[in-house]
Amino acid sequence: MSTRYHLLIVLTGAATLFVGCENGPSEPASPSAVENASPAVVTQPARLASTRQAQHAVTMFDACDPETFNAALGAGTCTRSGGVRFEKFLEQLGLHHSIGAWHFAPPNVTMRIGERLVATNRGGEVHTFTEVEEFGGGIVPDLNELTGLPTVAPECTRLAPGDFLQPGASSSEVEDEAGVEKYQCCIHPWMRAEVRIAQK
Ligand SMILES: [Cu+2]
Repeated sequence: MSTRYHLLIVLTGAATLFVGCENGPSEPASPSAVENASPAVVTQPARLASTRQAQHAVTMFDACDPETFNAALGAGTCTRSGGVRFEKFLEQLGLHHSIGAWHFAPPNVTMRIGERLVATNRGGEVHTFTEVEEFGGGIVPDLNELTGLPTVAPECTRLAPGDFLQPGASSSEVEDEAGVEKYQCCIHPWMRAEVRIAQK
């Protein structure tokens, strides 16, 4: 048995005891609770294997200025510090149909079937990382207009609550089909990434 594997058993045991403690001092972890943890220990090597799976990261950035964004759109809209003032944001968007500080990086990813794509929001606003058949407008008509994208991507009209990624949140999926997949933010539809997935 490797040291690493042994360490996992110790950690899993500790976690079980911790859960037991959360139930209150009147319910100490019973021997049966520890026994029940055994199957989880057996599956640990499989989980270890999955963490070795190749991952490709896309990071979502913005540069919202909390003072002006929160004043215009509501408290809590922007949680970073400093950045582009809201009126400047709208002006730039109207001029250029996009604003570079709001972007997915990298915009192009090449990966293989079975590998994992992880998108993480490192901005100060909520974003989505939504797979679309064709890039299009999002769910905010004013931003669609300024971006020159009047046709809303249908996928953006079918978002679930979990699709809205708060600052710091990630979404992740294992790509299981070869080809090119398009991802966009359904709030800021100029935020885009193209992912090329090759056969294994
Ligand atoms: Cu966005």
